[in-house]
Amino acid sequence: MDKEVEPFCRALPKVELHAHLNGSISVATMERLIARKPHLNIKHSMTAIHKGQRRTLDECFQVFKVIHQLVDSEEDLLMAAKAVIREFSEDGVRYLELRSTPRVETNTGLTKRKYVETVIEAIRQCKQEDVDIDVRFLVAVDRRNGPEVAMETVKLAEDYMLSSEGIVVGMDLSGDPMVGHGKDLLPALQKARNCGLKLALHMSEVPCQKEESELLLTLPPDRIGHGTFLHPEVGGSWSLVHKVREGNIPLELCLTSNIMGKTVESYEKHHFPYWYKLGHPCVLCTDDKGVFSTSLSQEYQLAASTFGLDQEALWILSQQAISCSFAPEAIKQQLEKRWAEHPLQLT
Ligand code: 6MZ
Repeated sequence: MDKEVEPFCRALPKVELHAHLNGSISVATMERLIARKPHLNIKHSMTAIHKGQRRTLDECFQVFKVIHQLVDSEEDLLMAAKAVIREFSEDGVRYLELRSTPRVETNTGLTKRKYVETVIEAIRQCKQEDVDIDVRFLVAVDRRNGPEVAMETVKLAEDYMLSSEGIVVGMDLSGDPMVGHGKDLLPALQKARNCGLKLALHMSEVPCQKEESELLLTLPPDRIGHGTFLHPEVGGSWSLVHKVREGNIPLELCLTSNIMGKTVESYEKHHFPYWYKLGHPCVLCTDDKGVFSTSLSQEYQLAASTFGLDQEALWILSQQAISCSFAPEAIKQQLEKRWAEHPLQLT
């Protein structure tokens, strides 16, 4: 636990909507994984970026490759997913949408189906063990892998949406934004939408994605990840802003990730206030709490200290995130009730 985070942010009930499973693994879990595979000779410094350090986005993607070597079996995945869920709960997160890219690992016999089933199993086990958090799963498409894999992943997600009793609720489009083009993935995303999967798409994470974002907005997505370069001041356009506002499409904003991955120069220059001042739905998220050495409480605190948000504003931000989630209506109502009855509730 981070001692610098104020008790209010820690105690605040929170909703996490943008968390990549393998980017969210803590130091403690990483040490266990490293100890299981000494032959890989992986040092902890290779799996996380520590406070005050910065890397290019490209270097961040190298870190994920290292982590994937450490999490390559059902056993590793179950352990890592359960630990991540517990840690979010300990940080006061009461509703979590975890996203992850199904992988094949021939060495250990891991298949994409087993991958999805193991994440679902981790979510079920945490529930049985009474971990205080409601968790849903977004199956991720890595843009690097092209249209055929994307279509396969949609079929997989559809199957599990129908058989996981509401755990699989949607899909994520992520991966290195410099690789591949959204236009090739549109048919798969359209199919996902048509079969009832919700879409959380990384968009305009880097400057050169204007045309792609225009295209993806035609779907339209249910939420946007990052959206760093949507507005005209940073090379986006009014048309993009207009479409996002018109559709009232919530933005998942990850302050520390954007600073550490060098897509945003400083906390002060982050696009959070641009959208927040417009009254647009903004949800603070961690992205990769392990890789970027953060927590959701810390992200709330950073937003407060950088943009002058008081406790009431933080409360409203966390509460409004409920309606941006992909949870079924009944769960949203339960969460609203929990928030309303929370001891921190300001009158
Ligand atoms: C785009 C990202 C990301 O799926 O193995 N991922 N994609 N932008 C980012 N900003 C920093 N952070 C993580 O988790 C790791 C994967 O999530 C995506 C990448 O595809 C990465 O390989 P999973 O659980």
